Amino acid sequence: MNRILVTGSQGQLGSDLVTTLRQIYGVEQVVESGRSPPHSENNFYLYKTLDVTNHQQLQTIIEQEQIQTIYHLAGVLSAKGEQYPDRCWDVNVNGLRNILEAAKTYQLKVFFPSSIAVFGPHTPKLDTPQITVEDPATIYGITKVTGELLCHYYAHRFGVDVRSLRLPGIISYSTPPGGGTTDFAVAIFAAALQHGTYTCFVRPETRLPMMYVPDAIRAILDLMAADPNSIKIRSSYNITAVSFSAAELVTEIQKHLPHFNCHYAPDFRQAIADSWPAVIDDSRARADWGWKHQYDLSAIVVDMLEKLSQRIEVTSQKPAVRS
Ligand code: AKB
Repeated sequence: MNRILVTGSQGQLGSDLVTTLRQIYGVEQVVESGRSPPHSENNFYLYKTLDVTNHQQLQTIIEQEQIQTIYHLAGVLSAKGEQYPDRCWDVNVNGLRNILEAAKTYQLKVFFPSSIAVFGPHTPKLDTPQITVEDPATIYGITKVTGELLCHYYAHRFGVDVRSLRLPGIISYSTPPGGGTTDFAVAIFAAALQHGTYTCFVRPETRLPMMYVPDAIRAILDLMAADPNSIKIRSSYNITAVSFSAAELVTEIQKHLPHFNCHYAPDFRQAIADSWPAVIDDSRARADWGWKHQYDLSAIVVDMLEKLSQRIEVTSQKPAVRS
């Protein structure tokens, strides 16, 4: 019996991960947690209020719920981090440290999401290697570099089975994006369907690594299921699916919504995007534990428009989705 705790379970990745974990392991085996009260009353008995910076609260849940694995998704993303740097450091670094300490004490297996934000202006922008310059320009990136070092340290010093991915921008439909720089590539879909127009906060030529949420969930589960001997990197694996620019995304959406138009009004997030790589080399993940993405840009757009159309009310004035 594998009892699982998901921190930050109501976030962009967490909501889909919890659904999949419950399908695999059973509803009773997965305990959701977050700082806020649960979104749905139905989940109440499997939802725990947890501030990951509170070591005691975390320990109590692990003991009471007999947790064996933690998917530690609680975190403050890049754009929010620039607005609340102290909170970003506290949650992302001290929260992770609490998780790793608990993992050491209770012999837990841990997943930690790192990010392309560990890279910075001096990192090669194209085919960014696994091992390269890491000079992040954001507090979020600094917390992720620190987090990776902590993971490596706890794995090698204390034998903690912690596994991690440097996630690119995640495109998803279940939950709205929550304070990241790659949020434009998510928000654009709902805006296209509901309003036929979107104001994008990065320039059209801004190209970033991205991944559709089903690929991201599969990557996390495959990594966690892999033979420990095949996990050669305990800091964090480069991982990616596709890279596209904001303009290329717009063009792809216009193939289905021809009247959709996008305006560009770059803000402070442009500088963050500019400091990140455009294309990542994830050959180590592919070689070590068999990573392979399934969704390219056109498949992402088709599925996103279909899934979101089912979720949001598309008014009669707005252009219809072509099949
Ligand atoms: C963000 O934009 O902050 C995140 C990330 C790439 O880590 N989506």
